[in-house]
Amino acid sequence: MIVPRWPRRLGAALAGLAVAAALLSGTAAPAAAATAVAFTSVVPVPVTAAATPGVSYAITAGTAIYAAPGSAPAAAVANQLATRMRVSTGLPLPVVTTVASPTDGIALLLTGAPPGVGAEGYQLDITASAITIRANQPAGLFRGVQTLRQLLPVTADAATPQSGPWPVPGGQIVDHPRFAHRGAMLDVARHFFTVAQVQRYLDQLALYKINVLHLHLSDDQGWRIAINSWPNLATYGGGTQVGGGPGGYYTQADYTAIVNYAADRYITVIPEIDMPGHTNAALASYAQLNCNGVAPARYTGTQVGFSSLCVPLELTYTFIDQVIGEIAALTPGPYVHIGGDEASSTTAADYSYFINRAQQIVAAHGKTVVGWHDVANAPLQSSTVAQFWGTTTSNAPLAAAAANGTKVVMSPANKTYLDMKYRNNTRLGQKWAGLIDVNTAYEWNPGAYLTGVGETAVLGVEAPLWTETLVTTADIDYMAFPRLPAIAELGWSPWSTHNLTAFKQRLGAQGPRWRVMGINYYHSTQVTWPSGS
Ligand code: TNX
Repeated sequence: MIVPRWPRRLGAALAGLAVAAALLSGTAAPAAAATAVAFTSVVPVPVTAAATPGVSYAITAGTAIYAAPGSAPAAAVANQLATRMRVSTGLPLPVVTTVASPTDGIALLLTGAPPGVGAEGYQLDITASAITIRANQPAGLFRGVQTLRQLLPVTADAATPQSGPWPVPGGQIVDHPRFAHRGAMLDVARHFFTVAQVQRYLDQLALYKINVLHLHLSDDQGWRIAINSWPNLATYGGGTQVGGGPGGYYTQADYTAIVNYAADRYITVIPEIDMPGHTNAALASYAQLNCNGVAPARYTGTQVGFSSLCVPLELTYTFIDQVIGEIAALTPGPYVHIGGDEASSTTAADYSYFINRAQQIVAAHGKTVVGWHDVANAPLQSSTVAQFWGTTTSNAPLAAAAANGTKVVMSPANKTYLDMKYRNNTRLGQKWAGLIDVNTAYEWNPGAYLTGVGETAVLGVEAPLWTETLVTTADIDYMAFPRLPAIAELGWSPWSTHNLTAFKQRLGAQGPRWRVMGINYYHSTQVTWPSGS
């Protein structure tokens, strides 16, 4: 079969003709008929990207997707791409396991990648005859496929069949991440979000090469995961939320479904059980966990800092041990997050004692501790990771810990907090850490932000989404987009590529894609959005 090849400009011209013909014939033009996107529109910006002007590859009924031989994960990545694209293009896109190096179609290969791109990097070549992604590991193939998705016409991300053609601009990209940890946190405690809602967020994270989902599973207002040894936590402690709604919780099977869905996208789940503060839901569920033996009422307000596990009580540590034991057993990733923030009703001595015990318990279950940066006020195990959430650019205990080898995840609240309002009249969110629009979210360097916490001490970045004011999927979308891709770029792209003007152009080019995907994004006036988006 002769496969038609659309040179890029011809493809665009044909798309224009299709629109004109549709207008003449009186039928509505499909929103943004499959139009070639610019080679330079990828977010996060790749390490190197060289367009080949005038060359493009056309995905057609003759295109097969080839997966590296002998690698079930490579085949799985190929199948994910095929499944996604079949929906919008209606093309067969058969997945073929190949032995030889294919010379046509879309090939996902585990050979020939530059060693320097590491486990998550890739090389993507697009010529008139083939698209080839080479990686050292399946994770790199997955990340490369996300780049390829952004080079397809935006209608390829539609949930219903669209008309082509399906041109992909020619060129070469060699790419790998700056930081190992590129995270997003979702607070499912203040308001509960279903497995499907979390999976939708995971899909969005994957597109921007985020590789960590930190789930804030417990707080004063709700306990969101079933623990077999302490069943009231979920059934009673999970039974409400901010404002007094019904709340909810994940069964252990639900949690596993989230973990597996994330793993299919090369995203590691970090479960957080916040302690010793932020524990009213647990204390309400079991009277015997309270120092005075009396269970408080469940809490549906938004104050912080009033609750604490009973530090002198030995049952507290049995409780933590059993809770963390069950969660660790369900979690394939290396980390368990113990919170540790805003323990303002715990004395400094009790706090240190508690954090020390908690670290030992997590280690006994084979996991590495992450804690909010407050844990740097206590003696830390050398492997413990501290997550900075402050609004200043210096923090003495954290700098001292970093000098001692502690790795830091950067979530400065005045830059990365997706629950901060964009502007004063934003309907959702808070503003205790300031207003955060695109410029603010993007204009800081995670590797040189905090005094005494330099590039080598930084494990990565994370964008937390607290949900005191967020209730629906549309609410999550609106606060995450367009800021989440800004944080994703800070985590992935080398600092040498950092450029606000160029970033905002690429970000604007994502708008039509979000529209096609049904993402309810904030139309920041700091970004020039293409017309119609
Ligand atoms: C501070 S940041 C908190 C959360 C709130 C958030 C609201 C941190 C570690 N603790 O408990 O939800 O502010 O923006």
